[in-house]
Amino acid sequence: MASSLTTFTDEAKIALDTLSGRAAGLFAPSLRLGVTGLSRAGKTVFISALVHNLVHGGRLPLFEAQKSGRIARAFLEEQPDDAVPRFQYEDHIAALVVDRVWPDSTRAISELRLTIEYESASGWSRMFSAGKLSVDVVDYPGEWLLDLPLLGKSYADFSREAFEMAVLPVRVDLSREWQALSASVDPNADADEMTARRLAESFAAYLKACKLDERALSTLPPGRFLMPGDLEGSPALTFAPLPKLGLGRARYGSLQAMMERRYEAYKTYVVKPFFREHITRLDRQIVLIDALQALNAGPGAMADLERAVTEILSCFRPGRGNFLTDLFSRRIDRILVAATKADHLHHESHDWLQAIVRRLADRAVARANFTGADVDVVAMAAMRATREGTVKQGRETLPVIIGTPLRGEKINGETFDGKTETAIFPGDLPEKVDAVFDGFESKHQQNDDDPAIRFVRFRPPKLERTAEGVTLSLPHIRLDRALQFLIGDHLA
Ligand SMILES: Nc1nc2c(ncn2[C@@H]2O[C@H](COP(=O)(O)OP(=O)(O)OP(=O)(O)O)[C@@H](O)[C@H]2O)c(=O)[nH]1
Ligand SMILES: [Mg+2]
Repeated sequence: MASSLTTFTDEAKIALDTLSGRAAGLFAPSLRLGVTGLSRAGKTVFISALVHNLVHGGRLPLFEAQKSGRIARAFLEEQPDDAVPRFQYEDHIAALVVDRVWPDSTRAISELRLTIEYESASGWSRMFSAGKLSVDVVDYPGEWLLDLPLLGKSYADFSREAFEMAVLPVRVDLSREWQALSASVDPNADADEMTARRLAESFAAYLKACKLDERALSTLPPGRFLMPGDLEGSPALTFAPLPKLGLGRARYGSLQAMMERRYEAYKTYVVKPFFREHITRLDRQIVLIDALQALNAGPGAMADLERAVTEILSCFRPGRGNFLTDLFSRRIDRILVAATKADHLHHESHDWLQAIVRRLADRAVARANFTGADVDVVAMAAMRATREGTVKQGRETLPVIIGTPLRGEKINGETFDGKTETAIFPGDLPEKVDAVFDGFESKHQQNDDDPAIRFVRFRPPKLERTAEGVTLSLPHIRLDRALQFLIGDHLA
């Protein structure tokens, strides 16, 4: 009886899916896992490591189904959506394991289906069938997610907010050129393609400058200006905010009217379809953040990251005030906010990093007034590129991390060659989590010689091989904890 009930709900879910245009995978229960994060947050590495560890039986003690030996096998299958590019798992693994280089940056959505055959933990379910769960992993740029709030904003709102943000201390110097150009145009003048293009390019250049490493800013709609996907150069991307717009309607044929129409086209043809086709079908979501990079860039970047996480969470908030509530065919019930690259810190500091992410997520949950899904946090490294050690300095013994910095990385004037292993002391971290968030309004750190954390990029690790030449599983930090939260309950 219990079993037929579960089957029934699964079928009901699938019926909904089919309605929304999805016919494949009719009878295998599936779970759609969204993986997002701003560019370079670690999405590609996370998905590659997750799949590799499951397919090759990696060390995952905190992932209960694996630990108790209930997973019979995990393998890749054909994905359900023919129109979405496949996540190039094999290429990424080859880059990581064979060449020891990080995979190339990805700029669009992609998908991969991983199927897990398992034995249920409860004898009752076991009697009826062996379990099979298909996990559809969907990788998409977080920048696109930050477009959701645009759906509720008019062109005038969007313009006003863009100019408000542009004068914040962390952004003002980067936005100067674009602001000057904007000030020189008259919104009421006749529409002109070249003016529109110059403004759009200048605006995009400012947004891109905000994303550079040393600034590490996060909240930057419209997302396609940073990640155009296949839309580069199209009119829906050739617009920009205009300053000092009045309340009245734009004159027909004016620059303002043109910009407004294109902004609306962006919402209609870019933002809405993306949400309808991809986001509304997710069951679980992991949001990867590069907290270390933001910490390194100073409180302004932390505040910005917090704002981004707040907006991202608002996208998944069910209920009033969310334009997509009616569209949701499934409801996201678990969201994990994960700080990746924890292997840049000694393990003694992992809890510290997790506390920072906890703090950030709690504030975002409160600010987004978020309910309806469990939100958890983790400090992890999908692929651990370092080992740990200690170094004696005078009387002190310092905890260090040891790895091979990427070629061209610098510390204290030394430039690395990409081959030499080096021990690095990550720096004294502020003991109190509060200290990281304090002084939000203060100017960003100008002092590049003394960043808060000494932070270099390492090459992917050299992997041990057995006598037969088989590569042992990919090392990680707490990837198993992330897995347990994201899919563990579906394998119970
Ligand atoms: N040490 C370490 N570095 C990592 C880890 N994950 C990601 N990185 C670093 O972060 C960079 C970005 O990782 P990706 O997985 O490509 O990030 P992404 O989010 O897919 O980036 P885009 O596709 O450009 O949006 C990598 O090139 C690595 O330098 C990790 O677990 N440990
Ligand atoms: Mg990627």
